[in-house]
Amino acid sequence: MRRSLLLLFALALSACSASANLAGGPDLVDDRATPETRALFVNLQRIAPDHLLFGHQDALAYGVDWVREAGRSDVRDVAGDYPAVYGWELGDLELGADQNLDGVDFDDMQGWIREGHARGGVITLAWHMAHPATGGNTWDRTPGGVATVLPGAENHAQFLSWLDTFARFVDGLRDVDGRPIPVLFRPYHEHTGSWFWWGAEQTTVADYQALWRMTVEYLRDEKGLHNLLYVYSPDVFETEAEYLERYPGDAYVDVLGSDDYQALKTDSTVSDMTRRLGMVVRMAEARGKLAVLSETGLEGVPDDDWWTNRLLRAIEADPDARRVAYALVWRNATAAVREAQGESTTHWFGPHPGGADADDFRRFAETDFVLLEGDLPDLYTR
Ligand code: BMA
Repeated sequence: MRRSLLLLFALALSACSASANLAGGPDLVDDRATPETRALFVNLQRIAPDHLLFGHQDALAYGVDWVREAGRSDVRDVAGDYPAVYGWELGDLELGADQNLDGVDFDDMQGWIREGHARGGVITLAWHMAHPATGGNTWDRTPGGVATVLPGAENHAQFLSWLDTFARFVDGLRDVDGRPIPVLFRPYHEHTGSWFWWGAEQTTVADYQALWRMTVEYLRDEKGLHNLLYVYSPDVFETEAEYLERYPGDAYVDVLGSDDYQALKTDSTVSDMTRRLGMVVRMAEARGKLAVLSETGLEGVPDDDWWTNRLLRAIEADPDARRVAYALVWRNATAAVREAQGESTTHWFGPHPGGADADDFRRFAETDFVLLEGDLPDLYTR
């Protein structure tokens, strides 16, 4: 009797999830994704054919000439509106630090995430985490680090405690009604390159996939986070096979991304991005997933018409490529930060007031195709 009751219960549960899909619900990594998370995915899919959301890393924390000024963003200073997508960076969270590796306070970051979400924006998180075996930073190329965090290996428990810090941070991201804020989580990115400890020369294909799956299963099944969409984002690639070589599987990825800092360096290579984005869109759509340009930019934006003549041209040139949902450019490191970190003095990728590219950014932002935050429909209800 008890067994049959259990079976009935199990059947009812599976009928629920099956009917969610029959009703047109997206097939996400997480069957229990919150309604707002599902809505975000579906609405981005709906918008992607006709529009491009514009995103900026660290947009509210600092700009080329300022740090931590309430309400400020370089994008807003130039174009009168906030970016539609906010990228944030968690590096050093795993070490228990109060600030990330770029000096952004984690409590401030949570506040800015809540603000951006409350205005209707989209949140995405990346994580340049420390090397788990050496104690070095994310750029420590010592091979084999990934193998040490897999189940049964020496750094597994420590690594799960790092994922616990992530779970606590994400659990703290709530809207005014206490509902979890949906987040596009983009771990272990640019793994086809070899500059991070999870990179191609440091990590076998099987270990990379195991790391990814372990992360998803731990956050979703053990930590109970149901507000995440998982974004896979290799560095530049030439073929679909190359892009998919380390892909952890359709059951573990919601969004297919592309990080591309190469193609938009010169006029003559813009078509490389068009070609790659076309492939990403086709691979994503064939799997019922979303495609994004997860990171791009040209340091210092040295070309006055970079926004329209490189970025927009690359995306609009092809009917497949133009169906990417968003493009996010990297951070506008402020002068003080650039100095403290010994970064190049032009370590910015977005527009900024007074920049020679500012007029062109306004032209870019004013097209019907490009959406800033104020142009967004409600992305969180269906
Ligand atoms: C890199 C650079 C670094 C920064 C890191 C994480 O691309 O911008 O200065 O520390 O991203 O944000």
